[in-house]
Amino acid sequence: MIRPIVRFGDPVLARRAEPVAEVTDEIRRLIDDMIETMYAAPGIGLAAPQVGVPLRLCVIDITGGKHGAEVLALVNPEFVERTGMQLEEEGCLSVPGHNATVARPDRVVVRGLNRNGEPVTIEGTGLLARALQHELDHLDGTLFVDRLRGLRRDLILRKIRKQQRAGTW
Ligand code: K1U
Ligand code: ZN
Repeated sequence: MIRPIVRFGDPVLARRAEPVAEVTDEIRRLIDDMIETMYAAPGIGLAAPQVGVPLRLCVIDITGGKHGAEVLALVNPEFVERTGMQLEEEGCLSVPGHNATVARPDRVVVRGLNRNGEPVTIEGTGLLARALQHELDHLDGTLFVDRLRGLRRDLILRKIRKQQRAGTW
């Protein structure tokens, strides 16, 4: 089932999500809905708070659903390592129509549980590292705009407020 994606301004996007106590069939159904929602958007990642569920869970497929690609589902993910630096543009399905260049580490190692509740460790560089950091940020109530400073941040926030006032957000 495709779920609605909440937008900047919804309080669920600004709070720290709660750990998943156990990977149950209900959690696996949520994961399946999130994968369907991510591909439909389309996007390369999605965190549970973006569908209004304040749990520490995300899905990622940096191919955007290319044939044979494996989608990552991570429950209670946490960073083990973060090294290097990359400067690339990114967007967010909860901040549609607004992109910005964000500095982030270029290589990360993340550990968590998979959809079967088994421990997994994922190493990512480049776009995968960026997607992992973007999704883990969502679990801590942080959006890419929170990582911007000065004029670039003000400009995006001003445009969103204008869209909110016009009822187009
Ligand atoms: O969490 C999200 O809001 C999803 C977001 C993830 C992300 C984007 C860019 C860099 C890191 C993480 C998106 O998927 S935005 C859409 C997007 O990037 C995309 C959509 C279709 C094809 C390719 C990329
Ligand atoms: Zn996002």
